[in-house]
Amino acid sequence: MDAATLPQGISTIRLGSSGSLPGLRVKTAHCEAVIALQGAQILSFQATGKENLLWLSEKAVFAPGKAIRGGIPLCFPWFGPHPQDASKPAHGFARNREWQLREIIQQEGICTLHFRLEDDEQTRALWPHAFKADLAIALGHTLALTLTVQNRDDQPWPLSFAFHSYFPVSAIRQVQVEGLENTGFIDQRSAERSQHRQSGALTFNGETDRIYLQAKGNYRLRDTRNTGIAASNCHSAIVWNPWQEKTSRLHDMQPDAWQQMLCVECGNVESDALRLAPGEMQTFALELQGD
Ligand code: TA6
Repeated sequence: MDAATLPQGISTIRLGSSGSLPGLRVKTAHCEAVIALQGAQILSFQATGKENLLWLSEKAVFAPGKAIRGGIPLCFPWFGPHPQDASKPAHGFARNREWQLREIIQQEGICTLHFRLEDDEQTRALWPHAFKADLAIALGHTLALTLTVQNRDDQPWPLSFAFHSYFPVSAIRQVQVEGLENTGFIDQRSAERSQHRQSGALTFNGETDRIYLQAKGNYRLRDTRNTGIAASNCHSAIVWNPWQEKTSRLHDMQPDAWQQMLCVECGNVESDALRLAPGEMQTFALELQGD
């Protein structure tokens, strides 16, 4: 699709101080949103009369091939460091590549934008597999993402991924995450990646980097404004706050920004990771709603 064919309420914008990345601004009767074509990454979603559902770093970098700190980056086709080659980009390459905007459907007050990423020489140099990834972003009273992935290879391939959602919070020490009770998790902060089980709601009093496995898929971020998180076919939940010391080492975050953000990510990672057979298609969904 090109700018000339964009429906009413949708405009092309340039992102970053030097306008180095293309994006879209979407205004509907129910919400406003900003999406970067790089990564098909939604950066901002505000339902009419409500606060922004997503957090975006004030120091986010908008440069081709560089991860944007905030919104919902898609970690694909691997989560975290590459399993065999640490020189490859963390969290895969999908968030660093421009996706093709294929279609925009406006129906019953919901505007759905369809993006696609397929393998090419660049992706195959990083991950030697043929694939098609379609991401539908539905903007209405809620924000819904649907990722459909197909193995277009003649061999099975492994897949781990996550919707790496960044949420704004009033003050991280006041926040609770419900829905993870009694779920096992890996503590990524520990060198031995120790295993634990969540007792009660998750609260925050230090750096937190936890991978919950066989998680339920429905979570609530309790704060001055609550956020409902509903995921389907996503069996892992990753919860991350870098806290003060790690934030001081992140060039794309204000030093005190850790106090007002939290990542609750939904996907399939570690022992929840998948293996798609040739031709196999899998669909994963996430719906977010602010009170
Ligand atoms: O949120 C889980 C995590 O893997 C953390 O360990 C941290 O690295 C975070 O992702 C951010 O990763 P990024 O590559 O976007 O800086």
